Amino acid sequence: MFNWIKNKANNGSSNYQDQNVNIRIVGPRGSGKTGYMAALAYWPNAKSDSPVESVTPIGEETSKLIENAQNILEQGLDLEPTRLDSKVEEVKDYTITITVKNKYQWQNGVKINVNCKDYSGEFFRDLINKKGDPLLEDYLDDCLQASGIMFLLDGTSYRSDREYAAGLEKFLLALDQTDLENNKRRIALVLTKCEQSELWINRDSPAKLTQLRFPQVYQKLQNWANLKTGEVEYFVTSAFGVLGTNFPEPNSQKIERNREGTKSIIKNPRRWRPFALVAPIYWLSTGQRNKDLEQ
Ligand SMILES: Nc1nc2c(ncn2[C@@H]2O[C@H](COP(=O)(O)OP(=O)(O)OP(=O)(O)O)[C@@H](O)[C@H]2O)c(=O)[nH]1
Ligand SMILES: [Mg+2]
Repeated sequence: MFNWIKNKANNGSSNYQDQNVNIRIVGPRGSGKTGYMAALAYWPNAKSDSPVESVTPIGEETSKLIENAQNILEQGLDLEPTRLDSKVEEVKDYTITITVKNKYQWQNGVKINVNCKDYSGEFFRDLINKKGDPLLEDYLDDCLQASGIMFLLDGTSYRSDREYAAGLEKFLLALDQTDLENNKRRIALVLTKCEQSELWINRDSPAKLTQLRFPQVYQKLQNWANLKTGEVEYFVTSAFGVLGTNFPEPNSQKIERNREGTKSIIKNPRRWRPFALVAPIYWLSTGQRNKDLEQ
């Protein structure tokens, strides 16, 4: 049985500033969307000094996601691709409450109520290849309801930069057709699988890393941000994390790598500790970066 409520060490922040955020996770096939969501909901082996106080999964769908994480990732097996639901209403809507500790006595902690849909990568592929498809339009309409978009890219899939930029351009065009009431839309570009050394060494500069690896994607996002209808920030994460502290090594084992990225399993599931998963959500909901969540 798993713990429904994982209360981590409480540093005494009893007052919380409440935030609600409605997110869509979008990105190419295999970019790590489901892995991200499952690792976040499960929140294994949290550090006692983590700035995240608790991660509380809510509802049956979220509990199934955790069960999946336990049954698959924790056994050292590979996740199944998410299939494209034939009705957008059927896409699972995960609910999680995250509390982040206050850094200073005089501050409140932050409690974030997250609603999040993990789309199939097929949606992104259709975005590139199809036009005027009713299902695609339904998915886009659903995306427009969200104030926060997490655009996930496998950090090792840089050879597909041009293709991703083409899909992203279409996506941004669709977003621009509607305004959110009293609210700016935020897009978090998140590079995943960053426990791998080639990415890990640059984890302190996510925007620079994105610009280097995905110059066309970066340019599209910057152009969109310059229009001032929304905001963009860049993040690095790993659903799997690293092993050790002084000379960390990736807690992942590659099973396949091609231009679309890397398929892996967790090397040591008992020491599974994801990296920086809450940082993009914190920014999407508060509009402020929290550097402590990026360590
Ligand atoms: N190395 C590494 N591999 C990861 C990580 N997260 C996911 N993966 C692997 O990447 C592959 C794809 O992961 P998924 O999370 O299923 O990708 P997805 O974006 O949900 O894919 P679709 O549902 O097909 O769109 C699998 O082999 C995962 O085990 C990570 O943080 N590090
Ligand atoms: Mg998936």
